[in-house]
Amino acid sequence: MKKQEHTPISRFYAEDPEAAERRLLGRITYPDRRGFLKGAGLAALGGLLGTFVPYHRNMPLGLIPVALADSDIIVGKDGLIVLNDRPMNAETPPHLLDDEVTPTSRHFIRNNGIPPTNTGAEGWSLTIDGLVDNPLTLSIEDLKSRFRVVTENLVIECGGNGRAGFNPPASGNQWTFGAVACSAWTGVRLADVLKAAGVKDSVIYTAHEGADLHLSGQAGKLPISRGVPIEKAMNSHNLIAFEMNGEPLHPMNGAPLRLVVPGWPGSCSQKWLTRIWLRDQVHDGAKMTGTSYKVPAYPVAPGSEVPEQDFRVIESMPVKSLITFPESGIKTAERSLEVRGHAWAGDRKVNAVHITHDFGATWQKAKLSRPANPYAWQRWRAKVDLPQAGYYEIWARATDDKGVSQPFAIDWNPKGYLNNSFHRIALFVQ
Ligand SMILES: Nc1nc2c(c(=O)[nH]1)N[C@H]1C(S)=C(S)[C@@H](COP(=O)(O)O)O[C@H]1N2
Ligand SMILES: [Mo]
Repeated sequence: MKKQEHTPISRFYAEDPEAAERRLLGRITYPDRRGFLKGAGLAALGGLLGTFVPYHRNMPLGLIPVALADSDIIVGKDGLIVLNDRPMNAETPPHLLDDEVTPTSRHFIRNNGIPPTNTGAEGWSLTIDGLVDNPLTLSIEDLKSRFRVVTENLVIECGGNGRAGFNPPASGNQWTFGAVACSAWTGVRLADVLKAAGVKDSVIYTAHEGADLHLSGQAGKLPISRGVPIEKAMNSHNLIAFEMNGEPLHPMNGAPLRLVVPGWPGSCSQKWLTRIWLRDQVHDGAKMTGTSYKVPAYPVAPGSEVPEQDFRVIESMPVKSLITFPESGIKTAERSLEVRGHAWAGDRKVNAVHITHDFGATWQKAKLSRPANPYAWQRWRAKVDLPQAGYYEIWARATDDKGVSQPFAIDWNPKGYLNNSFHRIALFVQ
């Protein structure tokens, strides 16, 4: 793999050595200069270097080990598979998504451009303008003091998650299963902020802007700027978020401020958010036009050419599930084992999850939990009894509250969106 151009470790240290060290090593004693690395921090350093550091007590705080200075490690991320490093795109293997609330270190990264270098909260401002009664310019402190602050577990899934399964292949990042996460997001409700600005009757769509740069580096050219119909924007579960999992946002996940518009393609959840502009037409920003985040309005045969005017903007994401335990491919001596995962369904709820261990001949109903809040994923678990040693597959199939299930086959479309076919794992019983 190519080296990252922005050498994140050194950059993070240069910007905020305390935060960098905390993310990398879990050392929280800075600026107390006697804060020796111990316990988890020492183990983290050892893990990164692959060995113990005998003279670790002599290492000044903020010292970047030369061996790591220009490595490919994404600070604060753990176990992600990098699909592309310019722009950075990295997904999480399903077995690392087993937690009910996805840790920040395991939240996938989908960047379309070059993230801003200054991601501090101080001085950040968000503008709400366009067709509003009172345009607003708000600091993050203003958001916190003027609006109710809430925390919700919300699923973000990239519209292209599962693209790797398409045949003929679709161009773009070859996501397998892990461009999805459900972290705990803290922020203010988008609807409250829009109401404070006063939405004019003529508004039909939002337009979102962020501080990242187009890959060309051209000033003023946005890598992505999407929007949603005003009815969706007013849903009370959309957040303007400044924390994930109780901490400031990770720089790759949009620090210091982002939208979280759960249930719709992740691209609606603008990172590094600087502006929300209300419009009386469908927004025509970057990745809103052409065939981006669109699918044909009717089923098409795999590989077919579809005229551009027959594409429709993707709205709610379809029902889907993941098997997060056990890890695919494990060998086990157990004949009776717990299988578990999560299920989610865009704007809908999941009503049932079924699993099969005999390639779909028989299905058993899993135990399904209610979501922590609307738009959180739902935990499911089942006990599977396997009759003898050998190779098995476990497949999972979720059904939403309108009776729609995940399909076995992929509903092919030219850009490779919305693959919600079954997740399958391999099991070798010894
Ligand atoms: N400013 C900005 N916002 C963005 C993007 C981006 O490239 N720039 N990518 C979008 C896409 S396509 C997705 S799937 C989600 C991914 O969020 P994450 O990187 O925090 O997982 O962010 C969205 N918001
Ligand atoms: Mo995405």
